[in-house]
Amino acid sequence: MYRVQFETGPWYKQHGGEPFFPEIPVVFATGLAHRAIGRYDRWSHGARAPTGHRQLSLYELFPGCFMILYGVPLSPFVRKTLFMLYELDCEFDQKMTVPQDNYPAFRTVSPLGRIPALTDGDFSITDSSAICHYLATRQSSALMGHGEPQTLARVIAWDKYADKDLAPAAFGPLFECVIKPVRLGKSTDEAIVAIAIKEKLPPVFDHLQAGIDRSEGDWLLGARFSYADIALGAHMSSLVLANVPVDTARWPALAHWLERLHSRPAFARLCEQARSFRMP
Ligand SMILES: N[C@@H](CCC(=O)N[C@@H](CS)C(=O)NCC(=O)O)C(=O)O
Repeated sequence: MYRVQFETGPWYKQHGGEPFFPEIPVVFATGLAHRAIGRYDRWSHGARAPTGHRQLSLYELFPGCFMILYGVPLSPFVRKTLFMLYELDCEFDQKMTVPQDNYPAFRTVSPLGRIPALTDGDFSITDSSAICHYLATRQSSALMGHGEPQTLARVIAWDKYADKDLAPAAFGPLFECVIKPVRLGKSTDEAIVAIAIKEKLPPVFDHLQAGIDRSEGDWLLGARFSYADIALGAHMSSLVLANVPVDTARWPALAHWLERLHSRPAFARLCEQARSFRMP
């Protein structure tokens, strides 16, 4: 049905492309839509299919070999999992899926229709925190404190605070400045953004600032970057996307922590992905 043509690794090195999996050949196939997803986009720079052929991603060629993340980066919960996946340098495919999307593959892994959801071979799991804990354990990462009980407890407490307090406070700006224009094609209600900035965010920023002040290092839990920074950073990225700044004079420690987050490639990458996202 498909005509598949193999080219070997050095071919795309010669063409200036960065090898994705050098041992796996470049594949062109006819009759399939070009899918530019995640790292495949970068990988494909030097390896263009000849005219009349469409490129087929490795994810499509080898289903089951990659983790799949379901969700769009407009969701802060999806951004939390993206932050984790990028920090851990995991290979994964991302299926751009909106909440309550109805296609069977998604509903099988997320019966409630919520994003994010993740599959890894036969295993599937929903909920951003559960996904992040799964990934950290899978990759033997120290981001959860490496089994150190007090660090793990603090990480969980910050994660809950991020979802239960920061997320609702940031929701107004996210919905008005990002979701409405990008997903619904509607304009921003500035009054709602102003209420969030004046009333909802300040007590949350005070609490975050106090937490950062208590830390003896650059990150929430000390010198080592942890999942606490990821969980809070994911929801702070909603404010970054909505162009709501942190007042440096009032919350200097929080503002500097956010600057440090921006210097992490994983955070910069997820912000860029969310900023450039358009509804298909
Ligand atoms: N606790 C969940 C919350 C996920 C969530 O509420 N996602 C929203 C999108 S931001 C959703 O899918 N909502 C659809 C619904 O609840 O029906 C998590 O951390 O993943």
